[in-house]
Amino acid sequence: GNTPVANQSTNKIWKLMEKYLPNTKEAIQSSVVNHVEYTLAKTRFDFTLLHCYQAVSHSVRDRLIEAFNDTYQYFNNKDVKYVYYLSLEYLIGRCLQNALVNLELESQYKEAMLDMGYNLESVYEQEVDPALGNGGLGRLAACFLDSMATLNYPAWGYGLRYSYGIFRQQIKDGYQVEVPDYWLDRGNPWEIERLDVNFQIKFYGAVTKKVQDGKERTTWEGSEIIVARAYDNPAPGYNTFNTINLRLWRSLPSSEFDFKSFNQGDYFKALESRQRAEFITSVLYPNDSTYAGKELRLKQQYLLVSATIQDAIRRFKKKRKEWKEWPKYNALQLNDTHPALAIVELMRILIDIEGLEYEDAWELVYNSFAYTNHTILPEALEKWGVELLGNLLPRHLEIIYNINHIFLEKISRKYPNDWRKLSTLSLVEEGTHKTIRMANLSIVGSHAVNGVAALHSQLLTTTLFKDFYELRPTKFQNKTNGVTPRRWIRCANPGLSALLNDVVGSDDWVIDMDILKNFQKIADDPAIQNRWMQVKRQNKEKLYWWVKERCGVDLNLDSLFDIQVKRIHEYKRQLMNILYVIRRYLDIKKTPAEERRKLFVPRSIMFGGKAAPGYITAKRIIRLVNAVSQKVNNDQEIGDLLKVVFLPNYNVSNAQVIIPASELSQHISTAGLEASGTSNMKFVMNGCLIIGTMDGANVEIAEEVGEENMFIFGARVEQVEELRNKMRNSNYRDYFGPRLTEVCDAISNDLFGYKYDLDALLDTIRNKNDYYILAADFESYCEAQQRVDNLYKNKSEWTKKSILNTLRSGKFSSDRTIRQYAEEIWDLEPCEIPNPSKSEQER
Ligand code: F58
Repeated sequence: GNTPVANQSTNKIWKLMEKYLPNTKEAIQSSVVNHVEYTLAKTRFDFTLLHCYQAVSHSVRDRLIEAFNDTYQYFNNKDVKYVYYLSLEYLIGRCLQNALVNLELESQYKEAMLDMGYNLESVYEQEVDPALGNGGLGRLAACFLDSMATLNYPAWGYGLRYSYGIFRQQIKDGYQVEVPDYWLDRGNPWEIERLDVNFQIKFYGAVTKKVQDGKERTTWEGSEIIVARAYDNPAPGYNTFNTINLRLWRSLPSSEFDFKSFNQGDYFKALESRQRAEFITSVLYPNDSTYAGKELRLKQQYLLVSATIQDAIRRFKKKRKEWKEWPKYNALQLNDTHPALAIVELMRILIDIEGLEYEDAWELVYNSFAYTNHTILPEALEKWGVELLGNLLPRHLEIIYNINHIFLEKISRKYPNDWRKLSTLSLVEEGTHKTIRMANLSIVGSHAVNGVAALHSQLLTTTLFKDFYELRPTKFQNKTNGVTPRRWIRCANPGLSALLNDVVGSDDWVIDMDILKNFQKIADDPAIQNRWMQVKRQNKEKLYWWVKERCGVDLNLDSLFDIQVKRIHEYKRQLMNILYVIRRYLDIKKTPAEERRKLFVPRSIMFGGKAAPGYITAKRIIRLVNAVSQKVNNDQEIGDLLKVVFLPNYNVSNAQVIIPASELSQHISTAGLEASGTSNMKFVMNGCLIIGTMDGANVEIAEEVGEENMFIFGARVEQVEELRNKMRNSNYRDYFGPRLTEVCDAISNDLFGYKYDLDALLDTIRNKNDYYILAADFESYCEAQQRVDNLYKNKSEWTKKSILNTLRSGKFSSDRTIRQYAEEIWDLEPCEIPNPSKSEQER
């Protein structure tokens, strides 16, 4: 009779959740302490700085989750269009400081922690750097998430939760050694494991056709079934309450997995196959420019694609929309061709499962997909062997053949008997080893295709995708890359941030970099110049200690910090840089001691970057840098006039120390080969001068900051082919200038040791026709370096140019890039959720 009756209709649980956590010092302290006691279960006897980091992160995570849940609930209520950003890679970097900065809580947390005896900066250093990407492409995806959140776009990032990120690089005896990066070792306070968001993924099996009601119905029965589980990673916007989601999939065995083996009593065999399922998202492939063609990689790609499409469809169906409205509510962006199977997966579901007509399905796919290309290097273009693809995903191969058939029929009607056109446009590359060209699939299945800098986009339409361009010129666009000023200035360079706040009179530049242009007159102001130099000096000190600790080298703080950090690749020409270092070394040695300081500016030349584990030439370049470093740094005669350092394990968190400390940065790829580059933009924002070729986004940087504020050199893209032709079949002695010859002779005469490795390295420019035209550009590079020395002698002139670089870098904010994607490709409107701190709630 008197049992109380539960009544859910009061909605009390949800009313209670409407309150937000307060952000007073006391509230922050109590939330941190709560996590120390209840989440970590720690007492004073074994409490370390790591535990402190974990407790602080959990406290910040609570605040992120409030914003995150509210954001998607609001999007859902407003019934907005979403963009889905699909990428196999995200190099998000550390989260704690970025979250605090974007939530505008950094100073509150700093004070609250200081009051409890902890320095927030040293807490930051406890975090691992999530490194689920290789290089520029993965970091671009992370910058885009930050801008999409900041600009209030209804967006989702989708990717894979690898257990092992890019390897950690150690240098042993001057060689690169790869160490596995098991980054989840100490847990990950930033992710939200969604035990209830799981999708089945099928592989292998067979396709069957049945006639049903006079219509042919195709079904695909996979023979291996696994599960993809969602892990959500909130990405907060700056100066907005909007917080968007990076959803990463993890592979797990399905509950039906290997049911047969279990029933047949083969317990261990059954467990083994369960482990194989977990292995799929185990490790990121560490190649940044060559395509490997491994089945496991294809499984990774399909897992991302299939889980994401299922998730998007589930969300769409909840709204009871009609299929024809799909493109009105969904835009899908392919970060290169790695997730291109999404096109085929959506087609498959629409025709095989949802029962749409082929043409209707195609219309929906075509109007929702868009594709970004990041390279024209032929060795990076994905081509899957048809046996491999047809075995793993038989129905998808069939659909690809269908798409190709219909497409080629249109082509042959338009260009009868043009066999060359047919074979270059075809999705299928014929030959002894038949392959599917994923770029062609991506172009045909998308309504928009873009390159990542003006020059690159133009090269796409005139070379790699020329025939596609002539077919449909309006499909091709440019979206010049950008980087987020939140992480790359506001977090990484607090000194510069404070200075810019004073110059502008507010921190508005953090969300509107273009306003910096209005303050160019300060570049001549001696007081500002002084402060500018002080900021740079402090950043150099920070790097000084970093280098001392990790490399054991004592840098001269008055020397010019000259830096090249990026993946090691022949086209990026780290080799040309180090050959010039040797040139400089030899020149210093030849100069009488008393004249040296007059002729040479003291320089600290730093290299950093990972080589793909199988890329022998790249590894030899690292060996050469270390050999030169050994020799030069220990040469008593040279002293602090020249130091050479290899900075180990270049990654996002190290970049945040390295870039703000740099004065000169090198972006010296062979013209036409670097699609854009994005670190060039980060360096410019941080007041660093560029020595570079007219390649990728350097061209646009020159347009913005002025060529007179950079050191441009080398062959232009139009000259490269002719230079190569000249060298073809000629002896290197005919095209090496005397300065380069002397350098190579020094190496071959064993001045630096490691003769076997280094001779093999030199052969890439001596006996292989010097494809990257290093020899042809060497003289002009040396001249540009001379201009660097001359300018550095005039501190005020150098500083003035440094200031102008920063103030004119506004175009390279990823906010500009994302606005262009939203307006010109996605047709997406911003949707800002009401900020509780601005309305009723006191935060
Ligand atoms: C880079 N590509 C471009 N690929 O090289 C660079 O110029 C550009 O600025 C950047 O993309 C962003 O657009 C790149 O990083 C990869 O790392 C791929 C990883 C997967 C295998 C193929 C290369």
